[in-house]
Amino acid sequence: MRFSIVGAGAIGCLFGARLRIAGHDVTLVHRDPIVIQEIKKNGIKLQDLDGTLTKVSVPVQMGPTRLPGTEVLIVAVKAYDTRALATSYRGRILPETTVMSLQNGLSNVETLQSAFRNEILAASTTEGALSLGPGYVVHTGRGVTLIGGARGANSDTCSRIKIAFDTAGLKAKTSSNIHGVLWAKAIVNAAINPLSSLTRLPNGALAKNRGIGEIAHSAMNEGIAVSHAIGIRLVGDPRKLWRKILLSTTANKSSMLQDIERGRMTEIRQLNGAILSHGKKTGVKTPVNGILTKLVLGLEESSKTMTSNG
Ligand code: KPL
Repeated sequence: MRFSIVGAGAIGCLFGARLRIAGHDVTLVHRDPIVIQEIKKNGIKLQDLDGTLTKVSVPVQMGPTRLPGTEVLIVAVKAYDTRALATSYRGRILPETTVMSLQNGLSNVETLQSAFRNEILAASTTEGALSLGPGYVVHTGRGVTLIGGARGANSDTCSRIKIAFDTAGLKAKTSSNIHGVLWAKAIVNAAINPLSSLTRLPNGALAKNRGIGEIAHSAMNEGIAVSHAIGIRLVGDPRKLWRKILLSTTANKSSMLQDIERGRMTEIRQLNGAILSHGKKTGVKTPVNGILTKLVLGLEESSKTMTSNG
């Protein structure tokens, strides 16, 4: 299949490299010239679960750009960049291109749906991906990627992407309730990512810490209550998924902790912040998600200052 992946972060590089190795036509698109230069020069450096390092040559382009011939445009930018991406790619992609969000957080799908008339899919992954620098990714844990149509029905393209991912060693399944999948994953991320950022603990250590487990469960119970209040049918029990993900990605640092360590903005607003605002609208109390949001916003501020001071 012909994929273009916008966003050459850890997930974009992991999926790009694996799909390329499996023989698919992949173009990576990114907006940072340093990342582009590195991938042009050295390809994507993919460190496998067993430590093997492979350099995968993948065409890379500076975005935003026109992407003719793309069957599937995979959106792998941070959730806070989805709106800007939608604005800059409107009019740049052909009507027959399928747009698929492969992101954390809530409301990416709605943003893409309001910008494009194209078929919109969403995918939610529990693959562990750790960035060691521009174009350098470590596959820290195997997971599963669930793919589904934004409107519920699953097209032929959806099934073909599932097969492409499977044959690239990225286990995939289709779901006819992708919103239930995205909410379950967001509830889990809201109980992993801020806690790992605040404690600087990798995923495996979070699972072993009783106090953190208690906070995580309170955050998840709030998220579950909010999702029920807005009529979401969750796929799976987030509390079970939480443990399963932590145990299958023990060596991973959550994406939010990776952002904090680089002094970057985090997805806290699209995770705990989104649970908080849906809670306010529906009258469900979400004090733990509220506190986690405020703490990570403070942490963003201090880590920005610390990394910019060297
Ligand atoms: O989605 C992730 C993230 O870090 O954002 C998990 C699956 C929790 C892996 O760390």
